[in-house]
Amino acid sequence: PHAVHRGDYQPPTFLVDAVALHFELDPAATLVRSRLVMRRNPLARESAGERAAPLRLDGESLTLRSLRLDGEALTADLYRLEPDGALVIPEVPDHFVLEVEVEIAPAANTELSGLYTSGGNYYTQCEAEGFRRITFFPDRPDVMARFTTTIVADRASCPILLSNGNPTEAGDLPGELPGELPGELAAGRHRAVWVDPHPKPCYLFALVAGDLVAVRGRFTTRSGREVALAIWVRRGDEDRCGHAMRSLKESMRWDEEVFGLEYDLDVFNIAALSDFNMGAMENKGLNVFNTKYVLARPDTATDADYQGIETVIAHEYFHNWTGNRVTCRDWFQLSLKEGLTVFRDQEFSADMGSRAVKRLRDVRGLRAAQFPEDAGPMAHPVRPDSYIEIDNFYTPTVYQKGAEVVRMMHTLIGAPAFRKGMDLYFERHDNQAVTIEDFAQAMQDASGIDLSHFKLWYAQAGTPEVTVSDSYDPSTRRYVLTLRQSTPPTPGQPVKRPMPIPVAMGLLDGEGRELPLRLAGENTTPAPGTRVLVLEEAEQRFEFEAVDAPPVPSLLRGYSAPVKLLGMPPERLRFLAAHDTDPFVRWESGQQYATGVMLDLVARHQRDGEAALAAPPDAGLAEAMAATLAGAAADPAFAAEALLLPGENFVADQMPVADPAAIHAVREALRAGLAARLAAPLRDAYDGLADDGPYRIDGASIGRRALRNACLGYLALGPGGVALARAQFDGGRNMTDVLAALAVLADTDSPERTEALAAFHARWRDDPLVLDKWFAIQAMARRPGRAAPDDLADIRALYTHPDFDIRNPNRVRSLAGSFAAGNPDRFHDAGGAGYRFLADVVIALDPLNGQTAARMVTPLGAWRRQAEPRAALMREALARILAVPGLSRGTYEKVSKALA
Ligand code: BAL
Ligand code: ZN
Repeated sequence: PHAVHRGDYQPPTFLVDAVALHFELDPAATLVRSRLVMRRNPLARESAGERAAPLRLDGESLTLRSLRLDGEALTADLYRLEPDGALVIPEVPDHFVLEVEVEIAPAANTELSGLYTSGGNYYTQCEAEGFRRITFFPDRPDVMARFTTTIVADRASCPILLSNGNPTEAGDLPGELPGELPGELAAGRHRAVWVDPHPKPCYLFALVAGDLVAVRGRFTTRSGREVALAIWVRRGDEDRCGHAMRSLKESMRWDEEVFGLEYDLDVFNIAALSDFNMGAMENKGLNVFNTKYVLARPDTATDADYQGIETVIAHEYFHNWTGNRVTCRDWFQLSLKEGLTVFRDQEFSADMGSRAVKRLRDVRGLRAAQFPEDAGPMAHPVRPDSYIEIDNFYTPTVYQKGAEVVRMMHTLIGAPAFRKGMDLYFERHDNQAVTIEDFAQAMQDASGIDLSHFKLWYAQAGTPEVTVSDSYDPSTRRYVLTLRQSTPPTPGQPVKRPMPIPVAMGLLDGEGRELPLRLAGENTTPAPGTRVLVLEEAEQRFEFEAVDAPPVPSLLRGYSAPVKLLGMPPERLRFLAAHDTDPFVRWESGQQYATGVMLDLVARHQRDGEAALAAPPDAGLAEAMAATLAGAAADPAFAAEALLLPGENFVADQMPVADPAAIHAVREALRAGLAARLAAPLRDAYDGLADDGPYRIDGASIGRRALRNACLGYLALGPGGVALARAQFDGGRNMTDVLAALAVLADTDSPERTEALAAFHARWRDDPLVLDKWFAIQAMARRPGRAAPDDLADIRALYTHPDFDIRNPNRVRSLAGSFAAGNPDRFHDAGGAGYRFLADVVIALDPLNGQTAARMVTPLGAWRRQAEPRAALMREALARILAVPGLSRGTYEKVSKALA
């Protein structure tokens, strides 16, 4: 497989002004007729004297039935099919109409890319390069065309026929539609026609057909346009769509209020299915969703599920402007739409609930997924320079770090200028396919702030490290803060340049009060509160005047830049955790302090073995936790977050060479120690939060449940803990509480564990989304005192369970994904059984669904962070995958880069 390079971009040779698609749906043999109105692109480069370039249309797994150019059938000598599936017609005029008929087999499509069937219904997924599996087309985002889609299908099995844009006509009698010949429609078939007035790239095409029911809503835009909303699901799921519909309406309103962006079609359809490679897809006017991000009822979905639905519904809706109206010139620009749209959905969710808790959760997510990527073999800039398989670049770097880069721009230029920049971006680029440069230019022009240096954030991979040192001179009342930055080397980028890093900061006095701030040379009255320093050089001194007391610096407030902050001594972290006015720094300092305690214990455990764990927990940590519990009533959601110790993977990432077994032992010992020390306040908090009212999905209720379940996590380790969890499980008040109790029981070796897992399975065996949770809980379970081979054998047995289905990505993720990411001690079993299991899953899945298989490879790529024998065993698992003949391009890319 060969790599595609960003620098090789050429404008398309041909443009498509309009495309009419006609589908005759059949699971084994669907006919797709297309009529493309095309012309040579005047901007395409053709060297002088050279013959006009041939027409090349992408195609994959298509059976060509017929081909007509300007009405004339093309004989076989006038075109050719390339080995990669593309169709080449050497001689075409400057303007022409091409009519193509192909046959495809949706029911045989296990890749879930292109047109496929799921549960007897038809769905499409075209981003990034799935449209070429539907028909021949210039499958690249900078070819934007107007689409008309006719769908013909069996009325009984496929009563619902959906595509992009607005519905225009429907009928079920032969010759009913204008221009249609009598007899064209076979008996029992019907059809619908959809017209999308907005030009779009083919990756935004969608078709959904089948036996679906709608939950309907209405939305009136601020200019008075009436929009018919519908969420299409399988019969029986109608009572699980209320939260998604509410979230959709809130998203539509928010985008009008915050960004002035209004919806632009008469209908907005969402279709949900359970076989889906991604979370959801923003196809114009017809979003297609993984059921995981649509369906929720209090007894089936957790609070996290509800929040995920709100976020993803918003994300896909927001793409209507950031992605669809203005799209990407090429796939290297993916973060143009994804980073920006994640930033928008984060801001939306922050406005809907607790901004502080949303922020720290997003940061935790960034560190859990993006930091390891930035430190591993697949490290790439937010705007990558090359790829073998673009599907591999739908990454935390492009999405989450991309959102952080947009957030830093927002911080640097300020909210009003950012809004002006967005307005300017749409004014300049509506209906265009553009680049990240174009976005940054709009922000620069709107704000008058030079962003040329800042754009390095798009080009350099790796997580910058910022080191702090400071000094205070009471005689001059001067405080000097020195910040240094460096970014580690990443594949292909051995040397990094300093980048502008916005550091939102404040200074606190010994009582935790904000000190007034004035930098030397400024002519202003010192003002207390947060200000933003910009660290642009490798090292910079910031000198503050008129500082009355030795201050404690509070840095990176709100996590103003995606960097690692080093050099904060433990006593300052404790102080900030207790006193800072910024909730992010309070949480962060507590987590950093706990991380230091854990790293220290890991080092002692490596030296002294189990004896290192016998001591009582660090007093500072215990006091901080006690203080958190004592003040929890003020903000239960925040307290729940602060009570959680940093995860095992996070701690491992702070070590030059990880030690998964020691980290697990240390974390569990610390949890048990804290549980014993804080048993009474934990139990008081748990009992005090008991909630007998109806289930509510507001921020306050979610926060109370989160805190109560955080307490349960500790209480379960003490006397009576199993019974407490069992009672909560049996109480069965809602899925959040049931699942929290089940997770606790799954980590025990008790009859209650067996009984609860069996009861859960019996109740939910026919409910795929809930059954996914059953698989995930067991995949992440780690029972104390149990031998690793026994735990691993149980997890492996789930793979042959009758309810396991390797063709369903959700199920694969719930077993293999949860295991590799959520059970570090067992995944990194020193005998290598965890690695072998993951490799077996990848090898079995790759021929069916290369995209999902490639995603599963990631945890094996981190072998450089492990000591022997683990590193060698991980490489062995990778090498075994690489040796499989006919590996998909995506899996090949992930594995070969991991071994390079
Ligand atoms: N565009 C792929 C799914 C998403 O990011 O919305
Ligand atoms: Zn997106």
